[in-house]
Amino acid sequence: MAATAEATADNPALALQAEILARPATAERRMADAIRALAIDAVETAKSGHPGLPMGMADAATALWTRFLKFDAADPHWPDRDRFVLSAGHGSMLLYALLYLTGQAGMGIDDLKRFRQLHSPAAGHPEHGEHPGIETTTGPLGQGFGTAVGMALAERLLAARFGRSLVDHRTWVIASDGDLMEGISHEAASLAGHLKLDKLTVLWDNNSISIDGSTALANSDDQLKRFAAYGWATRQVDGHDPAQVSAALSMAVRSKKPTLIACRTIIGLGAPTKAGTAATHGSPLGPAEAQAAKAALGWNYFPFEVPDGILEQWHRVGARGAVARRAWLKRIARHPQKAEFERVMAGRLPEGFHEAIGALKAEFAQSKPKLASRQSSQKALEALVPAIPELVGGSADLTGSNLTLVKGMGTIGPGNFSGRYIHYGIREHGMAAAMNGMALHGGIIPYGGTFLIFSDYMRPSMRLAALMRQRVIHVHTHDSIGLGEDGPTHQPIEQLAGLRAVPGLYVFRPADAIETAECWELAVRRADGPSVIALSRQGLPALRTNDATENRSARGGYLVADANGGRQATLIATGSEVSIAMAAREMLAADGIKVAVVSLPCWQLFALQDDAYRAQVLGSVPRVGIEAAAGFGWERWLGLDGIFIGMTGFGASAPYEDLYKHFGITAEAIAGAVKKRLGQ
Ligand SMILES: Cc1ncc(C[n+]2csc(CCOP(=O)(O)OP(=O)(O)O)c2C)c(N)n1
Ligand SMILES: [Mg+2]
Repeated sequence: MAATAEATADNPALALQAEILARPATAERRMADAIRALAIDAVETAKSGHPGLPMGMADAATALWTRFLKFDAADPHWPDRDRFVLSAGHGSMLLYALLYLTGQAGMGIDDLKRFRQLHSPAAGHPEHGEHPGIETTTGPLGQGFGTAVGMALAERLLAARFGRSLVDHRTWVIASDGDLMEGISHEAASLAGHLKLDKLTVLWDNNSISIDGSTALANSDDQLKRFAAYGWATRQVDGHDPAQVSAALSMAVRSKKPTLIACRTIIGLGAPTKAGTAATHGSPLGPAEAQAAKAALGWNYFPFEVPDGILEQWHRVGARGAVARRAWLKRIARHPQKAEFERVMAGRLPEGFHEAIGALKAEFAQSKPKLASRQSSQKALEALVPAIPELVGGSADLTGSNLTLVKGMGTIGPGNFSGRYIHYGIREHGMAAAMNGMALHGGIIPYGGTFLIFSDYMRPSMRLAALMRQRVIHVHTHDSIGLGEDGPTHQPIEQLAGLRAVPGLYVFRPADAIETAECWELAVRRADGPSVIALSRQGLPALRTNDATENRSARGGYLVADANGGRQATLIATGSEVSIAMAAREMLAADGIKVAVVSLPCWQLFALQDDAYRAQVLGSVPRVGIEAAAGFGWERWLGLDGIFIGMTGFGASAPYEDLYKHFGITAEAIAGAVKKRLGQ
């Protein structure tokens, strides 16, 4: 409502707009106007969408794409292309217009006419996978920014590994006020500044408007000072002056630091009454204002019409990178690391990597170690890291607890990208977004650690990894009340249920050393989605001691111990509680009661098995689920008359053995519940 009131004659942006529109209509201005017109038309046609950002940032984006962005419309997958991230995903029409105008297959004018309609690649917000030019899914503000930091980091890591002749590109971001207000931008910018990711440039759409109105309602940060404090180079420019934007972009290319360019813009530039107001942010201009905007821009064409001359100019921009790409193709053709580079970029694992895991499992079967699963995980990493050079690890300041570092990885630091281990600092959200960016960039399989409880701090990025089907591996240790004395703030209760609810996110919770090795193998092999490996702090006995060859976790759930005929109940557990179930099974056997024990390390994989297998595993006798966490979701496996033994509220601070007793997650409690159910 306030926006409509603002959109009157006393709108102070209008005087400035008049001055900007009165500037000579250069070729560049006409090219930018094509973006504006397409954004207006697509949003009008869809009757929804966000015209303000594309109209405001059209000039800056035109400067970037026509003079700086290295890409070739003929091959949007070219590995050495620059990455362009529209972090402010609501301005999606800016990206779609650029993809169309530069002549990229798969984003035709008919797709723009179907903006925001079912099966159109021009979705409401940019969706990775809908078009190769959409480098990442954006829309949740700040995510694109954090993801871009990971892309820029991936570029540096691969350049260190393969050399500049194969890897030498930049990452460009358009970010809005909202992107910079989000907490993740702080973590991501701080990390990028620390690491000196000098090939990262952010163009900030500094329009001082967000949905509620002026950004001054909620924000008085001095963004330039903030970024300077993070170690960034900064510039302030008139975002409607291509010469100023280009000069700043040239500076960014030379800078030894990541660069923030604050582009002063008018949101919805061209709209005669609504420009400069929140009214242009997220609604169609309306037929009258839309028409008047085009008139003000001197754009006298039919809807979705771009005159041939302007389209040709844009197509030349799309072909501008062809020379560079051909030169690159020549370089890679005779590069000694050609095969390896192509392998990692294709996401193919090295031949025989699993032999290292096979050997480890055989060793575990023999030594039957009692290890915390976080320790088993470290042993799995000791096998995997040397075998898979594209694995890049890290932790959000919990390296010694997550046990994510193994010998010989080498540490990544400011300007030093020869290592394979990242100290992310206490920046869980930034870490998760950066991992997404590295996976999206290609050539890297990122894994990163923190406590399971702090998955809450990174959930938005984990969700996007699942939505984008990216191979990102989260190592989440201290996965229950079993962490003990640190108490309820640190003890995850509802996190497993919450993570299991994310479509496509595999949540592994291995029960012993062999299962841990198996889950790691599955997570690494999974090329089309993210995984969480939930690991214990406390020691776990070896359960699998004679069947190490088959990866039994691959079916998501299996019988660890059968009832040996006449099964009277099935105990179903995950992770650290499987050994408790095994103890209950023995106790019950002493009383002549036969129960089977099922380990369910990955619900998502178990759900993919056929009905017959699941029925055989779960059995038709009473079921008892055991997990030191909330029971939410367990009814899926237990049925309505199943028994759940776990947590009903928050944990407490005490040695873990006392906590298991206190909360009644014990072999005795399980045995008692079974007996009661069986009427014995
Ligand atoms: C995490 C998150 N919170 C809220 C939103 C809803 N939202 C979309 S755009 C926006 C802010 C708009 O302001 P700005 O980022 O400056 O974009 P502009 O209006 O200038 O295009 C908000 C709150 C969102 N997309 N993501
Ligand atoms: Mg804004």
